[in-house]
Amino acid sequence: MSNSKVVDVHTHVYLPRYMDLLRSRAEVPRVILDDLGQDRLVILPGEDKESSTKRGRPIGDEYWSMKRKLEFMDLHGIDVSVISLANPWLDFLPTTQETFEFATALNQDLSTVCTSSDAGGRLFAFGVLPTLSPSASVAEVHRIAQLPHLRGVIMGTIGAGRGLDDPELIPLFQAIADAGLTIFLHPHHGVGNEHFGGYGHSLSLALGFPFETTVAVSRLILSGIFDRIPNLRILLAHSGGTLPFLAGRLDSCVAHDPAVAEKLQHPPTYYLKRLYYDAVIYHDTGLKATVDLVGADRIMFGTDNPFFPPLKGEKHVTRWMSVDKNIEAVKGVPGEEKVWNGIMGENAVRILNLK
Ligand code: 5CU
Repeated sequence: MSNSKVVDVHTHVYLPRYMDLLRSRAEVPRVILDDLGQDRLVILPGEDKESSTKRGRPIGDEYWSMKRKLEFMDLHGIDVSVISLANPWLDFLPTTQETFEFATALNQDLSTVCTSSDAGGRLFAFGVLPTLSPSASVAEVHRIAQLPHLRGVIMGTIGAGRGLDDPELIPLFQAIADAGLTIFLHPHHGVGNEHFGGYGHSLSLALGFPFETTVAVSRLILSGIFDRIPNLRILLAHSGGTLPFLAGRLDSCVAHDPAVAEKLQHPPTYYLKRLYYDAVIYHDTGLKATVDLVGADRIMFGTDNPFFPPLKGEKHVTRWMSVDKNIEAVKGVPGEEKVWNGIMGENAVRILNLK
């Protein structure tokens, strides 16, 4: 796909400092050792109650080593990665000075990793916030804005505990927009998990995660935040959950509820078209719906590394099927090389200023 840059905007790391915390915990989220001495990451709600085969996921150093991240990038032809801490970030920690200092230390770690000579200028990052405390988060945003390779913040959907439409978050959103940073919005809890039966994590990840994004962003739009802060820049994980598919229904249902509609200057789709979307959807049908709604120039390639590694073969030398599915989906978007190159990297270079 030509010699323009390939950029991965959805690629996580559990920094060593964060791994130490997970290893020290007795409750989810935590890292446990199984009977074979293998680390298992147990992070999703209820995951600790599953039978042993389903209890969390086996993990190795691809979850915390930057050397592994760079190897993974080389293996898949990725020039630049915008790394972010993986879920559940700091959303489970108390709002104490210790947590705030932990956030600062993690952001400094990200900066150190990105500016290291090993990274060779190929790494940028989204920082992390103690969002349960919006005021401490505002202070952290000011620090992040000073770190040369940080381009935004990764955020879950709980905000300060009441969702993203919580008025208490408005000063935080304003600070992020004023600093020219991007929010990478990512699910963690899942919505509808109680309906998913006994199929391990599969349905919470396949359905619950995108439903969570769908609900959180819909509420955010209906709160009127984008009329108040038009330059608030948000990148949605997993191609916006189900929003591209449901946009028309959202518009119609809001239009038929005047008490809700009159609080907005535009129909919901207007705001959806101003957001950014990753291409982590594994199929061109979903990606085409996102392109159709917002245009190809707002969509950015991602891998979700280190999640979804190969189940067979040596994962450090075998190409990951999960990555190839996302590349195939991009190639399935109608258009010419310029469109694919945009999604594969040039959009990210432009939108996140990765020069
Ligand atoms: O496999 C998983 O649980 C996950 C997860 O928790 N977060 C993510 O970004 N991708 C996959």
